Amino acid sequence: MSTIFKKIIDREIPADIVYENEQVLAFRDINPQAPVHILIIPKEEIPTVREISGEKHAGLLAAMFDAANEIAKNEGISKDGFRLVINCDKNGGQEVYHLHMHLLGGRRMQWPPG
Ligand code: DGP
Repeated sequence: MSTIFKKIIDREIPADIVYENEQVLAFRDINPQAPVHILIIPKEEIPTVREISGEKHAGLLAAMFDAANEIAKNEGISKDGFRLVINCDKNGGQEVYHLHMHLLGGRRMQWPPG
């Protein structure tokens, strides 16, 4: 089932898009938890990490990590470091069931994450 992120991909609702290529879209989180908080999503509708297989999605996963590195450089957070998070299902705290990687930076992160 489609989510609000599909509407962002299709430009049906606005988002602050910072990166796009054939496979991946990235935009600023509506509820930022750090000075830089960007969501990196595949254009393909994959609900959760559980639907990912290395064999089938190697290229897509590489594209998501390439996007993270490029955006981190563009946002000026690459040198000091950043955090990448993928929440999965209820216990992981997932709210939107379209796979997404959170790119968080611009401040020192805490651990454990809570
Ligand atoms: P998660 O809990 O991992 O499923 O994170 C979902 C994130 O998506 C959450 O940090 C808020 C963000 N979000 C939800 N709806 C929208 C939206 O319409 N626009 C944008 N830019 N972000 C959204």
